[in-house]
This record gives sequence, C-alpha cells and structure tokens, in this order.
Amino acid sequence: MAQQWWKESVVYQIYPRSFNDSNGDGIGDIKGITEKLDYLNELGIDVVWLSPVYKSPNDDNGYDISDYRNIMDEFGTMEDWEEMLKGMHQRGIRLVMDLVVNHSSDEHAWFTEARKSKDNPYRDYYIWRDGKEGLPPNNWGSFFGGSAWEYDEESEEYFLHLFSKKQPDLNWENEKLREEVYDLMKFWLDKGADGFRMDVINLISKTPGLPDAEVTSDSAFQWGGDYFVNGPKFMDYMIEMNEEVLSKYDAMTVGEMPMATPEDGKRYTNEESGIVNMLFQFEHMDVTSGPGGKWDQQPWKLTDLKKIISKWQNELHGTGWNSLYMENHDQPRSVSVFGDDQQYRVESAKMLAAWLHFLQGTPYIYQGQELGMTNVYFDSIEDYEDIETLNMYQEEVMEKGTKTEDVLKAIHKKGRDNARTPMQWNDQEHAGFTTGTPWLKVNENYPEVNAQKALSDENSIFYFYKNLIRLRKELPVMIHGDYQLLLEENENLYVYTRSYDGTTLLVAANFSKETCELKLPEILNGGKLLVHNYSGVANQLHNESNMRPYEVKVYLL
Ligand code: TEU
Ligand code: CA
Repeated sequence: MAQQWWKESVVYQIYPRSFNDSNGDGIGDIKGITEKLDYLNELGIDVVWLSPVYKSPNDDNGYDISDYRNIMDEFGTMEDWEEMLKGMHQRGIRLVMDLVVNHSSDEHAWFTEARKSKDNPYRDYYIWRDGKEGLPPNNWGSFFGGSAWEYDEESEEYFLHLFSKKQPDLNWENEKLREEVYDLMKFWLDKGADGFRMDVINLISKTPGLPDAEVTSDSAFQWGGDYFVNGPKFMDYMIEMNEEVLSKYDAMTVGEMPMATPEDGKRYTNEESGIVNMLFQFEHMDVTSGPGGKWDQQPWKLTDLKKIISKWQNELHGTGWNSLYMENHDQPRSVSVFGDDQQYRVESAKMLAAWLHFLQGTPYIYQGQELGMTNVYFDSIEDYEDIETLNMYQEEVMEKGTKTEDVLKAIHKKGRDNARTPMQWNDQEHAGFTTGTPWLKVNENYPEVNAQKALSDENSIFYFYKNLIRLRKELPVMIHGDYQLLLEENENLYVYTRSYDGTTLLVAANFSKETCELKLPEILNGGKLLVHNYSGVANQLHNESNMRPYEVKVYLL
C-alpha cells in the first residue's frame, strides 16, 4: 500500500475547553494550547485534532456552530489561532480541524434567516416539514432524547435536528449549501490547516420522504438510522467534496461514522475510490453496551472485543485504512472501562497503550490518556454539564421516575463528562488548569495523576507513550504489517502478531487482574523484548511464560 504521512502519524486530540486556561476565566483557550506546545512536542505526536473552536452558543460545547469562519470569544481570536498554528508547524506538528456540517447552530445567520419565512432564500439550507395532525412529521428520536423535530411557531413548520434542538440539520440536497461547506473548508485549508475530522459525516444524506422508523420500543420516538446512516447520496456528496476541495490539498481526513461496519469502512477508505483517509467507527466502544443501549452498561467479554477488532483489522488490511482509538471527548476513560483505575491504573494504562499502538491504523491519544486519567464520580447531577447527560437525567428521573442513584451510576460509567474534566497539569489548585474556577470540576485524583509528576518519572505512562510513538518511526512493521490473532478463545489474554518484510511483532496483553499462563506455538521463540510494563521480563520470548495483572509484552522476532 502507498506510503502516506497520515499512516505514519500519531494524532493527539485536544478538547480546548478542558485543556489549558491561559487567562483565569475557568475555560481552556487557544493561548492555553500554545503554552503547551512544548509538552506535546516532548510526547512526540505528529498531528493535533482540535475539537471545534468556532463561534458557538455552546449548547453542545462548540459542536453547535454559529459562525464557521471565526473563533469563539472564550477561546480567543483568529490571531491566537494563527499563532498556535505557527507554533505547531515550527515543531513539525500538523493541525486537523473539526468539521461539523451535518448541522449548524440555530444561532447561525443561515438559520436565523431561514426561520424568518417559508420563502426566505436560506429556508432550504435546513430540513423543514409540516406536522401530522399536531404531531411531528415522523417518529424519529434525537440522539439527545425526545423528538428529532422542533416546531417553529413563527413559520409554522417543523425543522429536523438529529442532535439538540439548537443543532438544526443542514440540507445537503441543496447545492448552494454544499458550495458553502466546500468554501469554508477551503477557507481553513488556505489558512494552513492540515485536514479535517468530520463530525457524524455519514449522517448528511437523508432518505427522501423521511419515512417513519420501525417501532422497536415503547418509547414515543424511534431510532430512524435506516433513513439517515450512510444515506442514499452520502457517497455522491463526498465524491463531490473530494473533487471540489480535498483533491487540491495534502489534507488528512477522518470521518466520524456511527453504525459503520467493516464493509462500509473498507469502501469509504479504499485507496482508489475512497472518500476519507480513515474513519472513527463505534463497534468496539459499544462492546460494553447492553440491550438498552449506551446507558445500559454491562460487563464485557474480551472475546467480543477480539472479534470486533480482528474483523476491522482484517477487512481493511491492504485496501483501506483506519484510526485506532479507545478514548475521545464523548467516551469514558479507557483505563476505567477496559483496565483498572485503582490498583493497576499505571499497568493497565500502559497495557492498553501498547495493545492499541501496535495494531494497524493511525493511533489517537485523547488529552490526559497519556497520564492515565480516569473517570470522575460526581455524586450530584449539579456537577455535570453535558447536554446529553442532563437531558437523559431529566427524562429518566423527572419523567420516568427512575431512581437517581441508578441514573448516576450510568452516568459514572458512560457520561461524556468523564472525558471532559480539566486536564491535570500539576498538583496545585485545580490541577494547574486554571487560576479561576474551572467550568467543570477537576477530578480529585489530580495530586496523584498529573503531567508534572509524569514528566519527572521515567517509568510514567507519559514516557511509555513517548516510546511507542518513537518506535512507530523506526518499525515499518507497525504501519504495514498484517495482523494475526492468536488464542482466540482466551478471555484474559489478547495476543496477536504483525508481520512485514521478514519481521514479526508479537504483542501479548493481559486484560485481567489474574496472573495467566501464556502458551504460544513453539515457533514463536527468541527474538528480543521491545516493550514491557513490568520489570523482570525475559529478554527473549519463550513460548511458555506468565502474564501478570494487566501485563503487556511485545517482542520483535
Ligand atoms: O458525536 C456523535 C455521536 O454519534 C456520539 O458519540 C454522540 O456524542 C453521543 O455520544 C450519542 O449518544 C459527535 C461529536 O463527537 C459529539 O461531541 C457531538 O455532540 C455530536 O457529534 C453532535 O455534533
Ligand atoms: Ca480562558
């Protein structure tokens, strides 16, 4: 397969609101990022994906954009952005911006115009329909609870919003709207941005007629995904976007695609006919979800995770490409879900890091993951900020009468604020994130878990990541090797090999608190130890050995 810089890169995601506050207003900002560029450079990452910094009323923390070409006041100015970009480029770090164009904010000028009247020139930038006898146009539910439709009193029609009612969906059927999107993409690429992470990009095409969803629950609203996930014109729009914009730049693209299957991934990232370089799929994140969906978190099985990861690894090998992630601003902390955030926090954070970085694909590190930051367990709903969490709480406690305690438990497991607590820089007040009052409380484990401490300890999770990033530059097998799963049925050990050009990597990871026996085929012997998270590991691979709790060892054969 072709060599591409984005295959060889490691990406670091910044959620600006929670990263670093430079002026003491309690909110992270762009100058705060610039102050920390040396920290990122020390880690060795190649690309930053920056979550939205555009003007926004912050109904969904910047994922509701009211002006695509200007910076949110709380985050600073365009000059601050330019300075940040310069600082990144000086250090050889590329910048990927967040492109949120399935929807805008209802405070975007297009929407304030559109809602003025049915014949306003911007009306058709959004999706409007008549209600049905006092009810919404169809039965689709929104991702954030309730109907996906909101009635507009003034113009007497409903508009579609797959997310909050302050995030009206854009109408991609409209050629003018599409041109606007391509123009704003060019605007940022011309300013020097190096690519885009595309928010829920596979939801932009809706099936004409917007049919009712099948009724699968007794809730008032249903999952309408059949009529907007990978919709009928999705490919056409993306091909057009590639022709009009992306083909003219050396830009990296990653499409966030809920519900995408490996077959979809293969098609969308195909080297010749694909529409994005890589995608974010959700299958492995959903391995902990029960029949009730994301808030119904259940004990998970390693064999299920193996099936999912292996399917993606094998399906895309040689034809497409994928991103590798265990965390982002929407997901709980990986060490709390897939590792142990107590006794074995350090061991399990390192294990997860090595296990992920040796797979095929471009690895993503979410801010704080390199410190082993954990979930947060606030005991009152008052301390939470995320719209999805607050809407769900409202619905469950106020409307359905579910016990507060049970709802909080679900939030502790899966709430998005787990990832959004301020970055822990040091053991000073508010973890050094701000001199003011942080917009969201700091996790109380900051005296133990913080960057300053990590930087002064050569055995820290931080330096473990740094080493993985460095190895990627030295070992083509990490990028090009094929993938083979071993010990498929084992519920504690995840073992795989990667092979390329006469070199084989053997990765053995213990996902459990038990000490386990690792028995490998006899030919897997010798070589040399490359990565380990415990001391006293044999320098050469023996086909029979022990794996301590959350131990990981990687050999180069
Ligand atoms: O997320 C879309 C998405 O599918 C989910 O991860 C979503 O955040 C939620 O967990 C559904 O239950 C993207 C962004 O990453 C997210 O932050 C935004 O809220 C959302 O789109 C809308 O822009
Ligand atoms: Ca600030």
